[in-house]
Amino acid sequence: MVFAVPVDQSSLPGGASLQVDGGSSNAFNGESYVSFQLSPGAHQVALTLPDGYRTEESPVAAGQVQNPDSPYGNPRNIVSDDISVGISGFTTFKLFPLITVQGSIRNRWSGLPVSGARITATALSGPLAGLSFDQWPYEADYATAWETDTDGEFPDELLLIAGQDYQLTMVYSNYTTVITNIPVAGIPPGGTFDSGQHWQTPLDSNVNGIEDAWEYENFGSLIRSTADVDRDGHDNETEFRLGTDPNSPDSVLAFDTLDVPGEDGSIMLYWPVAANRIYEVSALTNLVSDNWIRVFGPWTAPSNGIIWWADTNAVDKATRTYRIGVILP
Ligand SMILES: [Ca+2]
Ligand SMILES: [Ca+2]
Ligand SMILES: [Ca+2]
Repeated sequence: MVFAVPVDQSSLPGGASLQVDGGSSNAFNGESYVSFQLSPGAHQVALTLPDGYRTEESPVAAGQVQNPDSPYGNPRNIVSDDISVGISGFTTFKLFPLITVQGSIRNRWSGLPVSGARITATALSGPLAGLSFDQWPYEADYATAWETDTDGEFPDELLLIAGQDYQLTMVYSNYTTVITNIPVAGIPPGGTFDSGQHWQTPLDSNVNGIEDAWEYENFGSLIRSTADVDRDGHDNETEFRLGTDPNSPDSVLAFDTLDVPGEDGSIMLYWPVAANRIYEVSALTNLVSDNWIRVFGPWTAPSNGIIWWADTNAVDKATRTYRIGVILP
């Protein structure tokens, strides 16, 4: 006899069946068990799971679902004794009906992804109410805690037991904690919920408009926002906003070079960029009478470096003026 029991005590949906020794499948027919006759000796049972379900993982060793000799294996080797001496050949599969939760976290001030933020989900209703989950597999010693990746995205295996709403708590040192409820009770196993973009505000204990973590990273202490330590013409707060190095006069947001390749050529602009910052270039032809018009962007830099952009519409090159800027949230 084989049991397959959803962890939330919900009834087993259609699509669950069990195969014994590679033979025909035995459907559960909505029950949590299926029974069959076994000859004494070794056998193998294989559970076909309904969509969105996973079987329990071992709490101490990874990959045991793939190991048929493990009590967590699927398929799983079992031994049946002579039934004249008692009932034998029992095994149980604990099932998890799961949904996937997506989302991402960004810095409220800079718009940059927040990577390494810890995510915890607490069930708000149903038999799991009050229980918190912060890794997959839930109870496993070897599991990695849920954290945002370098793009600020939730991890792939942010899996929650279907059937109830949850509260998400997002924690990152030197940032305010974000708490939000996600209405996912109606999403069936196998479904996905995108919780969207969350914003974490940096801590600013000295109220100087610069996040403390940036001050400690660059100066080892909290600093004055109006100081221009590297004397590049941009104060510390401006360097923080633009993603430049406040200790390097070579790191400053400005056009590096302007190139006019030929008589009819376009104007090529070069400037340094910092990863994940959003840039725009504006231009005008007459400084007195024209308004600035965005001619490039918004464009997100994939990495640190120098980029170039060619203005192919520079009608009056001689008096064309450009301005580079970073777009903040
Ligand atoms: Ca500060
Ligand atoms: Ca500076
Ligand atoms: Ca600088």
